[in-house]
Amino acid sequence: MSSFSAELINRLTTADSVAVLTGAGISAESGIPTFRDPGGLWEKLKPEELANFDAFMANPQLVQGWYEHRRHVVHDAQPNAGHVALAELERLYEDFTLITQNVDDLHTRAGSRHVVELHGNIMRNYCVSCGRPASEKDVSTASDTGVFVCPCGGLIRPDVVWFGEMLPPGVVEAADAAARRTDVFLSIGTSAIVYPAAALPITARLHGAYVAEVNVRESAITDQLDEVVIGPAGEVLPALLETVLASRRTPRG
Ligand code: BV8
Repeated sequence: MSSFSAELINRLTTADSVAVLTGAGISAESGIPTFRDPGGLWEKLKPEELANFDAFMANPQLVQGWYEHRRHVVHDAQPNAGHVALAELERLYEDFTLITQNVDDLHTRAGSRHVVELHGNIMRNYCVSCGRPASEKDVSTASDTGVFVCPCGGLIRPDVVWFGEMLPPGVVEAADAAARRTDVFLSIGTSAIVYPAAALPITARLHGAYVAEVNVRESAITDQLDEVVIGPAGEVLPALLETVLASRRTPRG
């Protein structure tokens, strides 16, 4: 059983604002492979081959097919107890921001309401030529060349942020503002390798937040944080939520 400190519980009990960053690890227990774990998405195919615009233009059928496969995996997946615990934790605070690097929609499906999607969402697609959002039909009927194209003839791409691409306007600012004002910052299920996402827990700490990490192993930034709780998010987060709820019910002498 993973253990978290009394300090973390006290901080979460008395906090006015809480911010959370999630990565692929929180969706692992929903059966969605992570990127850099053994057997992860990047083990078989390199990100530079897939998650960048040049790779897409060089081989749209490969990249579209990879995302189509991932959409099916996400569609068939269910939010796990970690997603649900975060959705319930959100209800305890006036100011709660859930910042996710994930492009699945499991946080929203679990009931989280204030979700900042740093890297977009795989369930949305658009035309690289005219920018029109692509319909379900557009991404299911390939042209005779085997690629999904818009009625205007342009290639259809997933609405996600690829390496070397800017994050959506306003998203980094919203995430950064939450990190700067929060009392407690939880970094959950991320290797903390990809920027600017990985800078957020550090920003929070620099601005006085108590920063704790939930992961099955240490990440690239563990030694810069206040606390690391080693354990699967699907077990740690429900236990954390229960302990905070109990603590909030306890009269403070
Ligand atoms: C940007 C979306 C400004 C699509 C992804 C050179 C040129 C250009 C940019 C750069 C450059 N060098 C560096 C950069 C910046 C670059 C970057 O950070 N690169 C890294 C690799 C060094 N960033 C960018 O390019 C960003 N844009 O900077 O724009 C700019 C523009 C031009 C020029 C300069 C600057 C865009 C980054 C977004 C890339 N898109 N994906 C898609 O998903 O297909 S990245 C991909 O990695 C996912 O989004 C993913 O979310 C993200 C981070 O990975 P994690 O979520 O952490 O997943 P990972 O598998 O790594 O780790 C899982 C963790 O979970 C592990 O720690 C594991 O232990 C843990 N775990 C497992 N099971 C559990 C668990 N934890 C808890 N419970 C469990 N059960």
